[in-house]
Amino acid sequence: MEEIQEGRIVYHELGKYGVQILKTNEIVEACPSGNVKKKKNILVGDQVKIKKSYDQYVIYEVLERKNELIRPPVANISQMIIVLSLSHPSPDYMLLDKELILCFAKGIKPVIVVNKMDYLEQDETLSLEIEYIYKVYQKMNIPCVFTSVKNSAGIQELKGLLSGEISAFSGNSGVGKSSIIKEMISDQDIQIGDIGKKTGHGKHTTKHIRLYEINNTSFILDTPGFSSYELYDISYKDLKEYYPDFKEYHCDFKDCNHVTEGENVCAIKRKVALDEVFQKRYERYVYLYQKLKEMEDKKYKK
Ligand SMILES: Nc1nc2c(ncn2[C@@H]2O[C@H](COP(=O)(O)OP(=O)(O)OP(=O)(O)O)[C@@H](O)[C@H]2O)c(=O)[nH]1
Ligand SMILES: [Mg+2]
Ligand SMILES: [Zn+2]
Repeated sequence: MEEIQEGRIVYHELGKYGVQILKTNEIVEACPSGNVKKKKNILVGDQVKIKKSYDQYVIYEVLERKNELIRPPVANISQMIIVLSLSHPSPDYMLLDKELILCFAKGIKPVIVVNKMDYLEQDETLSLEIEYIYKVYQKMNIPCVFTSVKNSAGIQELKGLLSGEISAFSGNSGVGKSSIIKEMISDQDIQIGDIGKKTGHGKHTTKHIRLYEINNTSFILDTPGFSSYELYDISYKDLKEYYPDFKEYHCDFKDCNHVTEGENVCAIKRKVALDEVFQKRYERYVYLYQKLKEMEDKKYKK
């Protein structure tokens, strides 16, 4: 009888899966059994059962997932570390809003990291971005950590938030996800990229998702950055549910999506008219609402 062992998928490269065996912490390479291959794709973060067959490890069962994401394609995460950089590249608030929607829809705790805080020394006007993040996002009680890999600021604070969690790092290419992770687990062979001089964008340095262990109870996932990102799985009718800041202003109408023009101006829209900060976030909401609605309308026509 071959011994059955439980493990967690830590990477997937060239058809092979790295499985960290829970009992021994050893990482072995394994292939899925034909049966598993047929049933579902395996994601980094999956908990699996493996056994040795001849000199090969075989994944013959994928345990039930707590959650799964398509972008980044990972399973069983409890926390999403959404990384922005203060500059080079500039904060992408549309991407941030989309990721927050995903977190609230999937029951994943969000943490916002604003990296490259050292740029503030060169350009004081960047403090406006920080103010904006305070006013919109920290006000929603989302933990916001301000970091700089250059002078190690905020890294310990972030490490504290990772304890006991499986955290996926996400955000645009070049914001410094891998740099932050390398700062926390210095012995690993993590690739750090350049920023294009002309574009200020990252160069998609991290090609594969990889799960690292910080200690017995804390894990982090480095993921490739992206330049575009679409919402999926979410109906435009539900979109407002994933905006905790909207719920503070009790809307006057039942089933209101806070987008109608004309006479039915609801509490949310009244707030928009008064508050410049809130307005930008609302405009991004309307944009996403319309995009999701268009997509859904198209589906029905088919
Ligand atoms: N000035 C400054 N530069 C930083 C900081 N953190 C990272 N960088 C630089 O930003 C560039 C991109 O860093 P990466 O860690 O590769 O970024 P990433 O988010 O992992 O990018 P992808 O893997 O492409 O998604 C590198 O040149 C880093 O040296 C920081 O705090 N301050
Ligand atoms: Mg990277
Ligand atoms: Zn409304």
